[in-house]
Amino acid sequence: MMKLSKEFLWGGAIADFQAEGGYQEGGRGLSTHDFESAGSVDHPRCNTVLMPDGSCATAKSHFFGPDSLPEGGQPFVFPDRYYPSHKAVDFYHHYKEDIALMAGMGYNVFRFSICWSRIYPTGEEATPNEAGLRFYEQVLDELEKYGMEPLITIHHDELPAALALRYDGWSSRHTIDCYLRYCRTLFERFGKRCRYWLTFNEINAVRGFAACGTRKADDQTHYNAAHNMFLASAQAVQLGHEMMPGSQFGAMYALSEIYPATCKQEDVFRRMQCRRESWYFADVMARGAYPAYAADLLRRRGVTLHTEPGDDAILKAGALDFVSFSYYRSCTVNAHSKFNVVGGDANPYLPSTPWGWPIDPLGLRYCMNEVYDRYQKPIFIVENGLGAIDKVEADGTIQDDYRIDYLRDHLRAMMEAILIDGVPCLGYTMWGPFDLVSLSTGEMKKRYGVIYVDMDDAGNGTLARHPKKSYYWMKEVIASPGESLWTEKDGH
Ligand code: BGP
Repeated sequence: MMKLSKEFLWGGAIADFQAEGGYQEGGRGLSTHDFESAGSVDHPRCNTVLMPDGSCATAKSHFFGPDSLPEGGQPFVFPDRYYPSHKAVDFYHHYKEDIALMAGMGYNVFRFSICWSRIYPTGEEATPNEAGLRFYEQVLDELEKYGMEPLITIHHDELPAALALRYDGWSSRHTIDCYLRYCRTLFERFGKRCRYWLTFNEINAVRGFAACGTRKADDQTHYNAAHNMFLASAQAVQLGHEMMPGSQFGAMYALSEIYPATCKQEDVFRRMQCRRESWYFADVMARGAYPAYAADLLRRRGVTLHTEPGDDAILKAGALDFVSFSYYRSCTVNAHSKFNVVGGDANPYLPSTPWGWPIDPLGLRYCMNEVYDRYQKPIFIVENGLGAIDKVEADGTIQDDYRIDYLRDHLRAMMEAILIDGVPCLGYTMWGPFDLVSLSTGEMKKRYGVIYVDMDDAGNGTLARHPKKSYYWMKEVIASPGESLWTEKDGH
């Protein structure tokens, strides 16, 4: 029966602001996500970036961000509002326990992001914050103890709040310099201990204040900020290759699959255009040049890109080594669909999660093939999983068979892409191996973990960790590796 090689990387992925907490500990500066009191996507109680007068700037989603933020002045937070990211699930104090539990499952890789404002509290200091570096060094120590490979996300949808407030974040080329200083510090300090790096998370899906530090989220601001992020990524890749021979760089894209709603030619054409909303980002970063259709994409939006002589050479010299992506769901589009890169219209053939995300394992196989066909570079699935409501039984167990079903079906699809279709895939890191705060809703009850964390939406709970049924199931899958997903009647 099908099995994967022993070198295949199995693991989990987290983002610092959804897991760490400790937002005022160890000399950490405020980060853009510290201003969000309840997640980032449209919802009556979500997407609240607080204004100095106590009102909340709400927007349709984190892709469109707040229209305005205080001019100048110091970052602020309101002490009487609940900010899930401030405490999160306290990985800051539980990392030893969390890493031991993940190692117990057989993980050999762990993807985590570094909080930039732990290393450079305002982004502009001449020297880094030693306590911040020390924290991540201790995380690396623990990973080494269990033979787990780190996969570090340098920028997971956030930056020091001071860079956002003073310079409008990624709108400014000054932020590129600050990012490169931060990268140099990480490479110097952790370079000998980390082979795999991601320069940016879901760069095709993020806009506005929390993720890009920009006051506005209109197309002109967004595509120019993205251009600066492309330049930053390319220079980080070059610097990393120089400082850490053998290091491998990727960036991460939200690539949930898109299908044409019908075989009508206009729907199929629209599907191509919608997919290019994401390819635009991956093409520049993985191929090192803007694609031909970029001119049309920008023209339709009325965007004038502010480029400088030498930019093209920078992009070309800093192409990525591998392409990684998150995959959660798929959607459909027709010729008239409104579309943002993670969601289109529903698909009548697919069931959905409690949060309305269509469940489509075959879409993962399709997506892996699509990405490899396009770039011919190894791929890495760095997020996938099911956000669901778990029930703790009277005996303390959590019987999350629905999560096992989701993971089994997606892992089988992944194996078919690798072993039948021939897609080279470095590894698979499921999202949120232990429960953490949802990015989009700020909730705890939207749980992804195979390890339960006792904490509710209001921040109450003991923070105790308990393996769920899926933890033991996953342990068998990894030990086999992958073979236990199949039975005789599957035929392979
Ligand atoms: C991706 C982000 C993650 C994560 C995940 C799940 O977009 O990179 O940070 O949160 O989605 O989304 P959510 O937490 O909204 O369920």
